[in-house]
This record gives sequence, C-alpha cells and structure tokens, in this order.
Amino acid sequence: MTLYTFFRSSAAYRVRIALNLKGLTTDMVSIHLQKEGGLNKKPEFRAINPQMRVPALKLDSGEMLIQSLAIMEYLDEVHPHPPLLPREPVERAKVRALAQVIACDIHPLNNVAPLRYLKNELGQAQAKIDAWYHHWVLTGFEALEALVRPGPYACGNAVTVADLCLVPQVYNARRLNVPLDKFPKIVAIDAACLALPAFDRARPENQPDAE
Ligand SMILES: N[C@@H](CCC(=O)N[C@@H](CS)C(=O)NCC(=O)O)C(=O)O
Repeated sequence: MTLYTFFRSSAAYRVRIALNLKGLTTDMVSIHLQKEGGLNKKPEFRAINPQMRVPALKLDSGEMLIQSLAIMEYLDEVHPHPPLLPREPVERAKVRALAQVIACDIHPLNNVAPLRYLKNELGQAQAKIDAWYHHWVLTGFEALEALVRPGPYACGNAVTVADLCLVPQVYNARRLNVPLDKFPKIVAIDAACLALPAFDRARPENQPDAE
C-alpha cells in the first residue's frame, strides 16, 4: 500500500496511528501542503485525490481510498486486530460520535484551505485568523472534555478511533498555542496514547518528511 501523507497533517496522522496499531507498513509519499502554494493542488495529485487533500491510501489492488475516517474503518474491517471500535452498538456509536466531533466539527474549520481563504480572499489579519482557530478548538474541546471517559483512553481501557482523532487534534492545538489547562481529561488521554509506540512512531516529528 502507499500512503499519501504530510508530516503535519492531522488527518494523515490519524491514519499513520491506525496503520501502526495494525502492524501494517506502507510506502509513504509526502505531499507538501505549503510548498509552491501546496503541492496537493498540482494536477498529478488531483488525479490521485480529486479533493486535493491528504491522506489518501492506495491499496495493493490499485484502489484509492480517501477520507481518514473511511480509511481507518476500512483498515479495521480488513485487519480486525486490535479493534478500533467496540463491538457493542451503543458504545460504537459513542466512539464514532467523539471521532466526528473532532473530524467533522473541529478540524474542517481550522484546516489549511479555510484558513488560507480567510487570509487571501477575505483579507483577514493573522490575529483574527488565530482568534478564529482558537475559538473553534476551545468550543469543540469543551464538548469533548465533557464527553470523554478516560480509562486511560477516550472511551475506557481500549484505544479506539476516538483516540486516533484526539491525539492529532491536541498536537494541532499545541502548535497553534491554544491553552489546554481547562481540559485535564483530554491532556491525560493524549499522554496515555503517546506512551504507546504506535502513537509515538506516528508523531509528525518522527516522520521522514518532518521539517
Ligand atoms: N476530512 C478529511 C480531511 C482531509 C484534510 O483536510 N487534510 C488536510 C491536511 S490535515 C489537507 O490536505 N489540506 C489541504 C488543503 O486544505 O488545501 C479527512 O479526514 O481525511
């Protein structure tokens, strides 16, 4: 398999953790999201993923998968051990809800493309853009802090897709200096996860394309 990734991409970070947990190795192709306005915008990459975003996972069959939540669930279905979702339907729904708070409600507002649009098309100052970023992370984390049940992971004593989404989002928050002191449960879950080799190896700073 080939993973199209970028060291700092939190959506790619989620998939890197999933691959590590499943003991899977892939070729990695780095798509620099900043260089020359984003190499993801080049026709070569548009042909790989028409959405022009990472991650994308090319399977050995040649099929191309996009969207980190879909990729993680695919990996979980094809390589069920260790599971990334609980078996019990209510628990599964709760884990998916946490993952979606992050992947569907927090992350899209603070992604490269909308931030660039605020700056370039809407002419917003960097201080306003930073305030926007902080606002949506803080609002999302307030909900998340109330919803998680550390034990020590987000939903108890097994790692789930909720953790795979939480750790990269905390990385992003720290990088953009969002204060995390109001979120002790989120911070504790992040620390518990990063103590695991699968998470540690997936960290942005541990990637071959890290800068
Ligand atoms: N919902 C998508 C988000 C993918 C995404 O937005 N990736 C970002 C990096 S974290 C990206 O490629 N951004 C490029 C851009 O916005 O131009 C997923 O979960 O895979």
